[in-house]
Amino acid sequence: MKITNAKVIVCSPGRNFVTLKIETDEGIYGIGDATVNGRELAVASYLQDHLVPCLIGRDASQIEDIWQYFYKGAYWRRGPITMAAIAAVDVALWDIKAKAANMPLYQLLGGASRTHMLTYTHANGETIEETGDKVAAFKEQGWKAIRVQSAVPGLPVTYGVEKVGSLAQAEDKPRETLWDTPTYLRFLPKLLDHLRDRFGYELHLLHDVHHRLTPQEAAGLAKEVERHRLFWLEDAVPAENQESFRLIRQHSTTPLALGEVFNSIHDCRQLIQEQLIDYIRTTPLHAGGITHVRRIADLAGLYHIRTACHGAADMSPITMGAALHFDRWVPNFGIQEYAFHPDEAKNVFPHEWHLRDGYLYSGEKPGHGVDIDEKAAEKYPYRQAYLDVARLSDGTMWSW
Ligand code: GCO
Ligand code: MG
Repeated sequence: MKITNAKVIVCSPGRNFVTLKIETDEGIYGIGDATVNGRELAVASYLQDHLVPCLIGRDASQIEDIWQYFYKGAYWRRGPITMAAIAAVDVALWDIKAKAANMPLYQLLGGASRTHMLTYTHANGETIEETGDKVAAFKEQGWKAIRVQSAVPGLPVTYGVEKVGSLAQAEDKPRETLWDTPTYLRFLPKLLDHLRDRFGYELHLLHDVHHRLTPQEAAGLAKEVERHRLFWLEDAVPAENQESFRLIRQHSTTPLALGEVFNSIHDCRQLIQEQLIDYIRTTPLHAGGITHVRRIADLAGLYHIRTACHGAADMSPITMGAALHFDRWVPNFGIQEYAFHPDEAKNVFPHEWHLRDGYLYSGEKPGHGVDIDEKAAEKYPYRQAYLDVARLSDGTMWSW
């Protein structure tokens, strides 16, 4: 089966998405997501200008060789742009292979290890009470696991709380936000105290620090919130320096999650092999497709670490489809994140996966079960957009 055409589609149904559609001489096509929030056009160009010309005429069934060709064959390898572009090719090719086999993608990976996936969503409030009310509403809808973020009093904007949340801002420059670690560290335990008093301990609560602390601060926080028995504390420290997690680990048993920004197994090898984390958050988008995340998951499995694919709304419904087929198979599955796509995105990307009672279901259609309506996509042209940046009150740049 020969690849006859590959096109890059950039659209903005509620937010920007980059999609690769690969067509073959047998009439079967597959689609993959290449979205890197705030850097969309860089991946579009990487695909269009550098990968697509090498794809035409290739045998679509050679997923592994094509992956290696684009990974090893690039002298300048790794990095979010390269790996997202390779991921889009990889996911589109798995989609084609599964459609050609007339099987849902999880069957090609080794078949189902489970019927449905435990999933968490986000409760974000301006006040502790409002966050609690949102948790109550999700609980009522059947959710078993909820990530809780609340505005930190004294900071004008808090990550994850605004309506647009982590969505990139449609502006010509990144918005600058203010961060203050001591204020945050005094506040967070109060939020968790309130939620445990109100909901007890059965409900899984998660919290995302979003890379803001030093290892020493994170160790103190992880120790202090042990009493709240979190499902996890996420991205406590920026993880370029993987060994910094040793300090947190030595001081606390709070489960740790990490890895949504990682794009290769080498970004998490030490964290996994030293058992410094409990959940690995790499997705089939930012970490090089199904072909690469399954390698990460297999390594993680050796060390009792479970998967937890990043599921923010800034990855298209295609990534959610691919992730759910991966989740359906992966033996060491932990949890899946889901943050609700804008309605316009659901129309552009018709999909078979669905939510019921706090669980996601992959669907049974051949392929990954997600399609793109190119006519609908045309109605939503790309808009320039950035993620926020953060500074301390004296102007120092901080991790956002
Ligand atoms: C999460 C993430 C996101 C990111 C976003 C950046 O845990 O879901 O931290 O909210 O901020 O994906 O583009
Ligand atoms: Mg996160």
